[in-house]
Amino acid sequence: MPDIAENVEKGTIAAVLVSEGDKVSVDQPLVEIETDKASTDIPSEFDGVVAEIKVQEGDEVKVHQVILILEVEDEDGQDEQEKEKPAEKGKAESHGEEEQAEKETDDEKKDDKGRDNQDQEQEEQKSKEHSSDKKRNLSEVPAAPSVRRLAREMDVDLTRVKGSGPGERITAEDVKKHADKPQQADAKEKPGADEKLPDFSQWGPVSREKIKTIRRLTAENVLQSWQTIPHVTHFDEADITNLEKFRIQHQKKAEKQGVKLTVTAILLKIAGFALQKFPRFNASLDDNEIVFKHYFNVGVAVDTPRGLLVPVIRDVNTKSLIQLSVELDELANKARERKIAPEEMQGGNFTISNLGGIGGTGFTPIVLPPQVAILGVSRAVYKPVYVGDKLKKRMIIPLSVSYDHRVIDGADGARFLRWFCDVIEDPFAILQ
Ligand code: CAO
Repeated sequence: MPDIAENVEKGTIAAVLVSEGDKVSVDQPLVEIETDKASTDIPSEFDGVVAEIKVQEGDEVKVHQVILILEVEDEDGQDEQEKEKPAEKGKAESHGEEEQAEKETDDEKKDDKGRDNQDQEQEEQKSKEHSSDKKRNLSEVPAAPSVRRLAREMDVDLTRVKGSGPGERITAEDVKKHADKPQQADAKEKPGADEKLPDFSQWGPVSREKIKTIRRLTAENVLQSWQTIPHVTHFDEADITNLEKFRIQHQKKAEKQGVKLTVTAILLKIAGFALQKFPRFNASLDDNEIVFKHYFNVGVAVDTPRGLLVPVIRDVNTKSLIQLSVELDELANKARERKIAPEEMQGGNFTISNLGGIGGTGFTPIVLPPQVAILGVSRAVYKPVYVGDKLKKRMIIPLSVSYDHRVIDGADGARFLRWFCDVIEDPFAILQ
């Protein structure tokens, strides 16, 4: 299992694409791996014959673990004995690294200095760019390559370690200390970790299905969110009759540009304005500080056969309705077709979850940390509504907003959603 990306350390075999005895050529996909919210093919690095497959669908594999053994021919056309590919190369490299890691004690910094300095500069640059955002990605954590290796070996998540070195740089000692701590929080995060189930078969037939990576990650994330964020969900509804007329009128124009103008795209556009007007909904909480972001990236929950994925549309405030429709369509398709990259699902400040295409009169979405708010959209339907003294047929869309009550007060929640509804009812309200 090669290194796929900086912060990906393991994955699940989603499909084995070859059989023992198969001839394979360079770049031919061998297995499909589901990793941190994305799936990717692992291609062969050589022409050869599959000698042995060491994994099966559903297995969890770690980076550098052997996936399969490939018999390849060397440059003279002679069979090399069971060369292990692609994972064995990784393994050999990893052994080299281990030896080096051992050598790298006192003089490690000298050995690694060029690379390390470069690394440090890049990391410092990154940490300057995100100076107010301490909940970093693994790649943004200041630590030397040898410390990263040690953390990988000891199964320590560097994003949770506080560095004691200059500029909060994480040392090998910090990693060791963290590894010694009882990992209560981690144990708690595992859904159902300490629940013992009864034997259901005593009451009737049962079957089991392995939970795929994405569903497991979603389960872990929503559990963590539910346990750590004090959620409040606020409901409101908007008269979307006029906006729906506008949408249908402009549908033809959009179709000419090869795209469907959807309710979600319109809500994305409104969210761009709403997040500027209500900066706390675009923020994150960092201990005693609120991190306000001055860019406006919005995630959209997409229902896929593999589970919930949330691609992020960047800088929604700068894009036209048509651009937003195109991007939403592209990203939702990529998510459904397993082609979405992890980075296309990162960096969101706020999320829209539209279940209206399916149905429902209201729901309480769960905030995606480190975000602090999420908009839930239910099904717009025609209802009899009093307009002045007259009962009229109007299309009403139910909306909800769940928010982190540590950052957002009830009145803020009510104001935010009411403003959103006002703009749906009369886009002129944006100017107010
Ligand atoms: N009310 C009424 N109808 C709605 C609607 C709403 N709120 N939202 C969408 N629709 C309609 C659309 O108009 C469309 O109708 P037509 O086929 O007649 O044109 C149909 O439902 C399907 O919409 P769509 O899916 O093509 O387009 P969309 O932009 O509205 O939605 C997306 C895109 C990605 C949000 C959606 O496909 C999806 O995956 N939704 C599920 C999200 C989810 O799982 N959320 C739960 C996450 S946990 O919080």
